Amino acid sequence: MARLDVTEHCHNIAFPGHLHTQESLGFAQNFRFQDSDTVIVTYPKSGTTWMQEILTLIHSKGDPTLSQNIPNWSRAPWLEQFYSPEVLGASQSPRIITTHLPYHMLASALKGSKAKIIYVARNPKDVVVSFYYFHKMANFLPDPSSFEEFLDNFLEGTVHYGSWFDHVKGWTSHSNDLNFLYIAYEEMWKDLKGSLERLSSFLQFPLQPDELTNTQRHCSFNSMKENKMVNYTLIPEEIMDHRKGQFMRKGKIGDWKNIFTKQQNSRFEDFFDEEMLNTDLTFIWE
Ligand code: PPS
Repeated sequence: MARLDVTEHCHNIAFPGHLHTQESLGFAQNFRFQDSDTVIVTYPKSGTTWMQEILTLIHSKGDPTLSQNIPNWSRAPWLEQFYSPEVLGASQSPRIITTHLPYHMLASALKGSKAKIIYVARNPKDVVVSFYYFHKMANFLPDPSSFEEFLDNFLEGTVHYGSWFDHVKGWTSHSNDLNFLYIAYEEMWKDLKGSLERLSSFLQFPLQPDELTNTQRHCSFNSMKENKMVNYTLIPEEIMDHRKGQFMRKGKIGDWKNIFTKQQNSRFEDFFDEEMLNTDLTFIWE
């Protein structure tokens, strides 16, 4: 499945054709969730891989065997990617499923479901920077051009996977209709132990103190950066060019300050204030 220059469109959102087909996007929207499923929901670059690692480790009681031997996309597959029917068809419950889709594309499939939804959000200034650098190395995404241009497209919601604003507002405004946990990347970064306790309690997978310590150790940035099953070095160079960047790039809060100009920051803040006016979500910016 190369299709590096193909773009699929669905609900007016662009998706990389290397990872998605019209069939796989249709499969996702008609998916039958099981109540025992845990679904990681993220806008790209918000902490998806981190949460995949955390949930794998919680399910394994801190034992890293699975997380160090099976790639993340096999143990927590993306619902909307082309391989999903095959991988999910063969997986056993309790399943960990990942999605970048906006709420409206999964609303009907999730209606009445008791599946556990874990929504991870990240400060959008860091998201846009991480996404920009990822476009430079991922040959299945368009050339991002300058950061200025990429930022415009991000704010307009014309980048692949659509608008960050619509994604966050769409999912969080339906939190009461779902079995839903909201967690911020920054919360995990500042208090990983507390975040793991909150997650294991939501998942009803209690951890003993040593299991918690092992989980914490194996999902640290440094440990994940060395783990081939999550750092994407298994992906061939023609698809992800590791000479142009690393998937596990910095893993920091506030890296946006190294690239945003003053002008870009004030434009971003005006846009953010207007878009997020009626939400009570708060973000840690640095
Ligand atoms: S993707 O492509 O949507 O699946 O990307 P995603 O996994 O959502 O986001 C990648 C960013 O998450 C950072 N990351 C981490 N930060 C802190 N701790 C841990 N353990 C961790 N694992 C992944 C990763 O470095 C990317 O952020 P940037 O800012 O680019 O470094």
